[in-house]
Amino acid sequence: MHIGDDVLHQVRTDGYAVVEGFLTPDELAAAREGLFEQFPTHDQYFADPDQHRSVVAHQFAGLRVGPFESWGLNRIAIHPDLVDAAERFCGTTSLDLYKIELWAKYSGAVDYDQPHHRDFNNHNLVVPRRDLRWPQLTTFILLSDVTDDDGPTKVIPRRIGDPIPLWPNRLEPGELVEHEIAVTGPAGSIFLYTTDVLHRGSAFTGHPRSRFALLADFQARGNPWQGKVSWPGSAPRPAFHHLLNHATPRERDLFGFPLPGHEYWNEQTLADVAARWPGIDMTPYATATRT
Ligand SMILES: O=C(O)CCC(=O)C(=O)O
Repeated sequence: MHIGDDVLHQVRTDGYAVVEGFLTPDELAAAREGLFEQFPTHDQYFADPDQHRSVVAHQFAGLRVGPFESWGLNRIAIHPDLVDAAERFCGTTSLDLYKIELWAKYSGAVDYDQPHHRDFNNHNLVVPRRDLRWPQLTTFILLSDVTDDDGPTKVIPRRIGDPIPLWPNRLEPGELVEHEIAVTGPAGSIFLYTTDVLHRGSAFTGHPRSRFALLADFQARGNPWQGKVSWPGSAPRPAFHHLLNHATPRERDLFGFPLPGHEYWNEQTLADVAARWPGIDMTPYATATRT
């Protein structure tokens, strides 16, 4: 679903927005199929929680960094409507997809409650600009229905959070909870926010419950004080090869892969990159290099 300018305006003014129905039912179903290649389903987990202790060993045990071997999952991180929104939000088409994570949570074993915090602590070497220059657009795509009982993210609107100093980036437990808004919505919704906005993970208040989300974060390219994961560091993983073989040149570019026409490409690199990534369609790169 197209993300309108009104939504991006709300992200700028309130600090966040939630769009229901972002994924089509088919996109959601394909993503969930990939999700459950990585994690037990709700029913599998609760049939025998002891079998799956590793995914609830601590608050972040159900977190996996992408890309994944499932195209259904990868493609929602580079969803054309999400990339389009990120381009408009960041004011440029020169964009990095700087993090993909998949997060599964299950009730009963671990307390997911967090104090309010701003995410820039591990997305930025300095601090975000108050005037929103050099923004980072962070997102949770909900892969399961999230109600008040399902450990929703809780967010503090800017009018309450902005007067508080950026540092320390973490408040005391319980602080500002009277102002927080629960990010609830049906599976397929998207929650958009920025790295200077106060928010927190919350505990499940129902049982048995589970919550699944894919997180995809974007920023303008070329600002080395910002970022989180290194894609070249992930390149040896089979999932990365899978991603490259399925993605378009523009989608590969979001990970830093040089675009067709970039001066990186010559006879040598065309041949050696084709050898490194069997199955990748090098035609657009070869065509742009030879014309
Ligand atoms: O999982 C959530 O709802 C939010 C988690 C969070 O804010 C964090 O771990 O930084």
